[in-house]
Amino acid sequence: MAERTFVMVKPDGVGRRLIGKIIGRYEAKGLKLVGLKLQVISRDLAGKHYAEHAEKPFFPDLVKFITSGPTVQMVWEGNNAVEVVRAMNGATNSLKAAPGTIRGDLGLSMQNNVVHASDSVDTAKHEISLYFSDKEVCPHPMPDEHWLI
Ligand code: FUP
Repeated sequence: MAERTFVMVKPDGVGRRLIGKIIGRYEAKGLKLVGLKLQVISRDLAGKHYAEHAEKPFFPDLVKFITSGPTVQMVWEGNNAVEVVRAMNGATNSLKAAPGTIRGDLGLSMQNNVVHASDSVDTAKHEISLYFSDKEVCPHPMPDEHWLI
């Protein structure tokens, strides 16, 4: 089933010039980019994004890190996009993430793990709405979509 997921390249991924490599992986997997931004997010937005972790001991460091530099926000569309992107990203801790995953290949630590992606369809809807207005998401047909069945 075609669905949408929210992905963010974190400050370490942007700072280490990995944006293109990461986008290339999702494209090669047959996912479609339908939303894209680069910005330094506010502490307020970071707090909303990571609201589920607000009481965790690592929360202050997490907010400091995610607001420390530019991040790239993306909406990707495709068959089972939420599950496929989570599998491609790998385990949260880069040191435990399997080789072949983005974090396993490119991530450096628990915090510097290069990418974020939504963990469910409902979370994806919420996260997309935090970063994108309806007009900023641009569905478009691709000529190769007959391969995606
Ligand atoms: P994920 O869904 O894989 O992005 O991971 P979580 O939502 O569990 O965690 C969000 C971010 O918090 C992680 F990317 C890194 C950070 N984190 C820590 O720094 N320490 C922890 O123990 C857990 C998460």
